[in-house]
Amino acid sequence: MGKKELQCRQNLKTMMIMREFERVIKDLANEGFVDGAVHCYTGEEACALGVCLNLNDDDYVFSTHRGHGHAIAKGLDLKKIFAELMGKASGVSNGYGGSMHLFNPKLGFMGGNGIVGGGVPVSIGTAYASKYLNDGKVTVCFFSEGASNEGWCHEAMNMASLWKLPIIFACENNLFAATTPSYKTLANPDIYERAKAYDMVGVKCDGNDLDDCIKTVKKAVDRARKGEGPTLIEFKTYRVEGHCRVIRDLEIFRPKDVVQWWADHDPIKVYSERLIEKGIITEDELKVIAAEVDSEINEAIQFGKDAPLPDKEEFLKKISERYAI
Ligand SMILES: Cc1ncc(C[n+]2csc(CCOP(=O)(O)OP(=O)(O)O)c2C)c(N)n1
Repeated sequence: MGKKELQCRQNLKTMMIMREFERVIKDLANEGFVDGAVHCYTGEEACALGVCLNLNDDDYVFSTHRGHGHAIAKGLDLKKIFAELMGKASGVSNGYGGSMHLFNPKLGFMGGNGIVGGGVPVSIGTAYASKYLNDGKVTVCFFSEGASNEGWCHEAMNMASLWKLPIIFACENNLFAATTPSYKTLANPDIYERAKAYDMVGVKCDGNDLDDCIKTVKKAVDRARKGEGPTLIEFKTYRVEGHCRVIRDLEIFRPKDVVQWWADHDPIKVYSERLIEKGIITEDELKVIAAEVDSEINEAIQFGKDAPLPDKEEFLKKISERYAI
């Protein structure tokens, strides 16, 4: 296998790891190993990977409440992500954060956010710093179509465009915000068209097609690195799962033919079929990849289960130091 083919195989495997992560996390929650709200990224894998494949380790990514896939794509340690969701000291946020607060600033992963759209105004901070320091880094801020209607998203995009900041606003339009379908909240279903109002480049891409995501993001990253300013990319995708573990909204506004259309356009299905068609992998190789994914996931789960809980005294000390109480 040549370098390019190996990269394709790895891309498929990474998306399969993201998918399997979400599948097992539900079991772990039901078994009592994971607590709190967990928002699954199932079906949106190509967006995160398409973005992160274009980034360097020290480029910045701001995530959302639905951020497991973003963290995996940015290269955070799978074992430590599982440990974090299990509230363990070996977790990426020392077990203090949980599902919505995965962090690793050393890898440019600036964290998830429980406040919908909350990462958007914050993200122009690192983009401004990069411009000020002329360090060549790019910031990507993920958010979804529900968040796109928050006032501070507009303020941030306007400012980013005015200051020509090296940032990409990555809107994963998965057509639902909790129980509300997007046709009830978006005056114009094409969010990327809003870019015009900020005098910014706005583009859409097929968020379920990894190759389209890679190609679209590459152009935006190149523009940002050349100092040509921000881009708003709208990834057209679909939230396959319910909003989160505690809100069961799948029965609402889900016509069967629409669900079927998106299932036929599942990002892993689309990409694996393409690789098979091009002769890059075979059906047998696909089974080998699935077995590798299984084994890596099981090893990471075990790591999380075996990891220690945070020390209570140390936790209280850190909190009191930080907030001086
Ligand atoms: C400021 C704010 N408003 C409301 C909520 C409650 N809430 C959590 S997730 C969510 C839906 C967000 O929808 P969207 O931005 O489309 O992201 P998705 O869940 O579809 O990925 C809402 C309303 C919140 N956490 N923060």
